[in-house]
Amino acid sequence: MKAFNKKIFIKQISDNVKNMYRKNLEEASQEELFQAVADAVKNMIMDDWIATQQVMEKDEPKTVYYLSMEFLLGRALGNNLINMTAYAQVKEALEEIGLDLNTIEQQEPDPALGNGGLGRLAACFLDSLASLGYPAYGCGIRYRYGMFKQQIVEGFQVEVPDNWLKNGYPFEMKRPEYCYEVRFGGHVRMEMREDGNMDFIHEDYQAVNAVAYDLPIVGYNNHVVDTLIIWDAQPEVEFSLTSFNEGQYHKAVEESNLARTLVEVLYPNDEHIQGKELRLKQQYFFVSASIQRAIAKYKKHHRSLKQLPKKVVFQMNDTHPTVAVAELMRILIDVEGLSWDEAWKITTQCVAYTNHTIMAEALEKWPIDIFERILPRVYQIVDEINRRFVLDIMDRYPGNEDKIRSMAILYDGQVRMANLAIAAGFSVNGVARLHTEILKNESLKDFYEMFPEKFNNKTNGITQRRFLAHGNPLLADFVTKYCGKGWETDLQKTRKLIAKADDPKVQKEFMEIKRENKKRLAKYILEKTGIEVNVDSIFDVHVKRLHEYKRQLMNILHVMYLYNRLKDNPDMDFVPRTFIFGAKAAAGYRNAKNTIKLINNVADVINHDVSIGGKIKVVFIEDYKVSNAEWIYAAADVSEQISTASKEASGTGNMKFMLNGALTIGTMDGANVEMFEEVGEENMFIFGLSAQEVIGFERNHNYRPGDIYNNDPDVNRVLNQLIDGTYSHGDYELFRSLYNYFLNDRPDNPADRYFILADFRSYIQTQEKVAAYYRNRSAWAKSAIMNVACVGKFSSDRTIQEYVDDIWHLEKIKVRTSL
Ligand code: DL6
Repeated sequence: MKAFNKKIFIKQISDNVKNMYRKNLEEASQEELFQAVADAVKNMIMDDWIATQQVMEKDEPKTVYYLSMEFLLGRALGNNLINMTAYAQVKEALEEIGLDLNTIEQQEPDPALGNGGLGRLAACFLDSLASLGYPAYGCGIRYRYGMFKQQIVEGFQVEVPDNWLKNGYPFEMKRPEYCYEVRFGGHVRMEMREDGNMDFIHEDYQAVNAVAYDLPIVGYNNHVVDTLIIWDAQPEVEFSLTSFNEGQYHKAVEESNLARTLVEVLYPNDEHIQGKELRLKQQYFFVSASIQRAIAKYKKHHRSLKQLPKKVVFQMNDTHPTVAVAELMRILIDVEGLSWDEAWKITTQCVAYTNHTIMAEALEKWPIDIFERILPRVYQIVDEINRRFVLDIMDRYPGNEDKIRSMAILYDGQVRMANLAIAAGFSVNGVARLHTEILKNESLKDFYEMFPEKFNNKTNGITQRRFLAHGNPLLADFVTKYCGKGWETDLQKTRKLIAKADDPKVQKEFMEIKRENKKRLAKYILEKTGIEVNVDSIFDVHVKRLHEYKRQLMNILHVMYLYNRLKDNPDMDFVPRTFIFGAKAAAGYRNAKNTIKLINNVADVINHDVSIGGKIKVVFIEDYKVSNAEWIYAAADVSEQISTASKEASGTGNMKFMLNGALTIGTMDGANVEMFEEVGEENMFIFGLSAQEVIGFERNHNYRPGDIYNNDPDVNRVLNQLIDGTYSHGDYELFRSLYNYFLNDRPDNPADRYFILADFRSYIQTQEKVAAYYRNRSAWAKSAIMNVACVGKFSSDRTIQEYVDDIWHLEKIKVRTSL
């Protein structure tokens, strides 16, 4: 970035307002001012963006293409300014003309091109790649409608379309020069060439054009600006009624419809993927375009494809983009004329796979008939990969049908995308140590036995630039004061706080910052929900996607239990608590949506009960998303990370809370295990079954939640309150399906399959410890500071460096200042 020139910047804003809206500054709305400011900021980024692309063009460094169906970016304006180290200057310049940067930032739509953890991780990774100076492209889809906006109407979730592009998105740039044809349907004709090899001719297909939109990913204070490419779909032929014969006209209409629907909307499901045709088309669409772009870029410098693995690596973010394996093969064979063996050698050195879940229902599988109909040529290639792979399995395990059953790519009428990725990928990684161990020893055991060298762990991380520098400026200043500058790019620097954690003055300072952040959130809660909360109560926060394994239901049952206790004994010694929830549920996920309704109904009863003197408050924050998450993390005292052990691959919210000095109550699951190692048992509250115990119950089918219901009066009482009308205005049926979840045992869906009742007593006891500990202000402050001090490992900079060292093997680029 050129040195910031306040005068020029201010002039540009007023010029922008004039040229874009035919208004002067005083007349412009806040939204128009946002557009004008964002455009001026994009202008500040531009020189570095050009310079970065020039270095990549000239030096041609090896580049990672991070293929992901989801990038949950969150707002860009503030984050870009933080990374340009221009936030304070821009804020001051805006103040000079009577504008408030904070208010302007609030106008930006959250580009919510993702569901949750996986998409947000992809966004953190891009931030770290650019900040560490590595050459990278994110490749995704420009969904017209991102993750739905959530409204709570009478306690129920209502999904509202998120038209994030309505007013135009100032940080994107259309790149019509990057436009690639992607084909669907049709059939494949084989023709013998003169040399005896076959040509595969794809005919009668429908085609759309993938057109690139680039978004800048600004590195922290290093002039590197990487690019996120999001692909839009456009019809290949703009049709006119007169110039086409009937057949062409219909084809043109169909292709135009296909282009429109392809990128219309993000599927709002995570962890449970339905085999919808359109989703497969979306996957192939962005994967094909991204690979075509990578190869076109490579071919500008090379005649032979043999060096491709030295220049390009494709990281496949979960099973969603794993059709990349076959698409790269197709391009190498059909377009570039390589033999199968040459193509396979290159492909298997270029593709790597990250697994983000052990939930079987999230590992994508496609019915073969759908796959073959939509992608006939790609299917032929998958079929051939499978044929050869099954021969390898038989070679290694003669006569062992079980191995084929578990590892074949085509099996039981389905294409198993994870199996394709593992068979072809040179690296397979999990996202936290425990998760990787479960993959190796349980869910992908056979693959691990066959290819131990492919498996590795990359524990997730988060960017401190968004979740501390931007989200919690007060704590950021505190960290700078005691640890010096530099934590923005080296989070281990917060370790200096260890020496300060006992100092009463530092503790007081920390607690004052936390209280300010709680006030900021309390104001937001009041504005959004009308609920007044006590900033001196414990802010106990559970925000993440709603899923049964994440056990929001256990949390709200505990709230019901506490309320029972207070009602029974109004004078009991009680540390006031505000239970804060935020979660979106997939639209068709019944138990998840009922849990949202339950939380809201419990909130309604408890918040209106004057007899408990406001000692418990329950808040459901509508439309939890990246922008309000930043404030929520900053204000939390307690972080709820209570998934059933073995089910949460890693979690990343857990790390964001830790960074903001919240104490975790959690199970030994995902990355909680590694957080525990870093911060120590005195600074974290652990409870519940271990992963091995859960897996043991699942294997032996010997978990009996009904016995707990019958023998534990507290459990019995809260479960009965689900069906006695206490929280449903006398409606006994409203929450019956949640009640049944605990007690209806079916072979395909065992009772309480996420072990809530097994862990409930230990959760209650541990929550009691939390309350008691909170009374000791000094001990609490010390633990909170220790969480910030020990969070270094969980920077996504560390994670990315590990990907670079072990998988991608990239070199840093240097971009000189344009001054
Ligand atoms: O790796 C990022 C994130 C993990 O932290 C979560 O534990 C995991 O649940 C999540 N997985 C998904 C899977 N989505 N699909 N499909 O979001 O990944």
